[in-house]
Amino acid sequence: MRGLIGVAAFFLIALIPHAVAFDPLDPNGNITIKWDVMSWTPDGYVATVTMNNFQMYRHIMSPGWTLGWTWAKKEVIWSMVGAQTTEQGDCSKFKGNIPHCCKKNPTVVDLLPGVPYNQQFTNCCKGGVLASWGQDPQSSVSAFQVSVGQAGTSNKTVKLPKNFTLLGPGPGYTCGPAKIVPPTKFFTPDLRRKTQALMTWNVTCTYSQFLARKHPSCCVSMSSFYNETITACPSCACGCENRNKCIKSDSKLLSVVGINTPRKDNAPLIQCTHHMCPIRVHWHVKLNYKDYWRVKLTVTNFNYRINYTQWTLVVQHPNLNNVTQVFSFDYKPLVPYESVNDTGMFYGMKFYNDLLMEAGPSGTVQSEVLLQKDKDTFSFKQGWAFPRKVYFNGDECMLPPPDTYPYLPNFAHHSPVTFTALLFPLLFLYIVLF
Ligand SMILES: *[C@@H]1O[C@H](CO)[C@@H](O)[C@H](O)[C@H]1NC(C)=O
Ligand SMILES: *[C@@H]1O[C@H](CO)[C@@H](O)[C@H](O)[C@H]1NC(C)=O
Ligand SMILES: *[C@@H]1O[C@H](CO)[C@@H](O)[C@H](O)[C@H]1NC(C)=O
Ligand SMILES: *[C@@H]1O[C@H](CO)[C@@H](O)[C@H](O)[C@H]1NC(C)=O
Ligand SMILES: *[C@@H]1O[C@H](CO)[C@@H](O)[C@H](O)[C@H]1NC(C)=O
Ligand SMILES: *[C@@H]1O[C@H](CO)[C@@H](O)[C@H](O)[C@H]1NC(C)=O
Ligand SMILES: *[C@@H]1O[C@H](CO)[C@@H](O)[C@H](O)[C@H]1NC(C)=O
Ligand SMILES: CC(=O)N[C@H]1CO[C@H](CO)[C@@H](O)[C@@H]1O
Repeated sequence: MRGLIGVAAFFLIALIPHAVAFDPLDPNGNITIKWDVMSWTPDGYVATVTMNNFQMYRHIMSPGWTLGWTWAKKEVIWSMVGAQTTEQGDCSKFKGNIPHCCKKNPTVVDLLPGVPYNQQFTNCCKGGVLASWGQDPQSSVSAFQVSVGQAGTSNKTVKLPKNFTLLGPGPGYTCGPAKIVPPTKFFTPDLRRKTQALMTWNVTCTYSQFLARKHPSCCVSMSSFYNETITACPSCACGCENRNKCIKSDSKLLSVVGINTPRKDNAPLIQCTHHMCPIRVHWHVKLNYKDYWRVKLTVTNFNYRINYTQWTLVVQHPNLNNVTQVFSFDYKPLVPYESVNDTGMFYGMKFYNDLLMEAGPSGTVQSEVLLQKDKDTFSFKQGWAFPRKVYFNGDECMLPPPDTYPYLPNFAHHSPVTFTALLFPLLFLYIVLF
């Protein structure tokens, strides 16, 4: 019976298309790139390009975003402020004034902090780092100015750039076509006068973890006060292909100077574990009071080459509607659907633990959460006390199989009836959500 269900579940899950860029915990999350044409020039236009990260908990880490597009005609970039193209391309046809970039498909990156004032632009020069909307809306925007030549010079003749691509910093984003939208309105600083762009178009990019990578990049382990079993992360949760490239925690190599200098291609240097994940989230059901219960959350970094800045941890659990207190992390409920309040986002406190250090003795952040019991639903049975979904930095973490969760002693969970009773709702949820 159990084997049959397992096989059926495997096929059902394998058949669900994963490439759809839709995140059930952040259904409206996207990155929007807006072009506001601010003036026409003799041979083109000057536009302000603004990138807004409207994702609740997925930020763009260092080394930052890379934006690309394909020009519709023979456009060139005369100049850029607050960003730069990575290559100039072939500008041999130009005499005198040489454009900043002549490539048909320019690739743009942000400038680094501290560039001279005359190269800066509002919201620029953050090394391409964008905070998530839920964590820090003020820092979730990036902008630059571009002067385009050999282009249309009116809203009738201008051709929108095509084929937008966004790396954030790795793959995972898919961008739609540019669409003309109502021109953006701007207020003067004293709010007494309103101006507007001559023309505006928007591009929307959405993220799919399954386009970003083959395997998850984090896993979940569990324990409880009522059972001494520690349910470990699933083996090879993050793929075991690179098992021979991992590094043992007691390896002498770790004392070599420069071993944890981040690499250009962001290749990780992972500590050898049976799960091979760069991140592990541990959920410990710590205490049971009459009206409350307490969970300890621990996030561990196993990558020697990353300090995670502005990390986020998203958890879905039915009791998150009654969070009473969160210690040492900031917490924000996420209510993607008005009717259910079961998802929340944890993140580090500024200057205290918003930096999750590289693997090693300091590569851990911890918190405790006090939850008020809802008498109608609260239970330690059948793994109810454990999270339904966990995301680190916007990527979903692999949970252990439900039948391995720590169980209340004497609970007859091994009978096929309870097993299927547990499996089917989970399978159903999985199908509905993906
Ligand atoms: C992008 O996100 C914003 C903010 O959540 C939302 O208002 C907008 O509808 C989204 N755009 C698309 C095309 O999904
Ligand atoms: C265009 O993008 C901006 C953010 O950059 C957003 O505020 C605006 O709602 C978008 N417009 C449309 C029609 O999607
Ligand atoms: C172009 O500009 C004219 C006025 O100059 C305006 O009536 C028209 O709606 C604009 N078209 C677009 C696509 O913005
Ligand atoms: C769009 O861009 C991608 C990546 O830069 C490229 O592979 C593809 O050929 C481009 N498509 C068009 C129609 O230009
Ligand atoms: C992480 O930050 C610490 C302290 O700022 C620094 O010494 C270390 O080199 C950084 N590690 C990485 C992998 O960037
Ligand atoms: C969701 O639950 C939290 C407590 O965890 C509460 O602070 C918040 O007001 C609730 N939001 C809604 C919309 O019910
Ligand atoms: C603790 O949980 C494990 C894993 O679910 C289970 O096999 C074991 O029987 C439980 N221990 C007791 C004392 O019930
Ligand atoms: C005990 C307690 O505070 N329960 C509350 C949990 O949250 C739900 C929904 O937000 C409330 O209706 C309960 O009163």
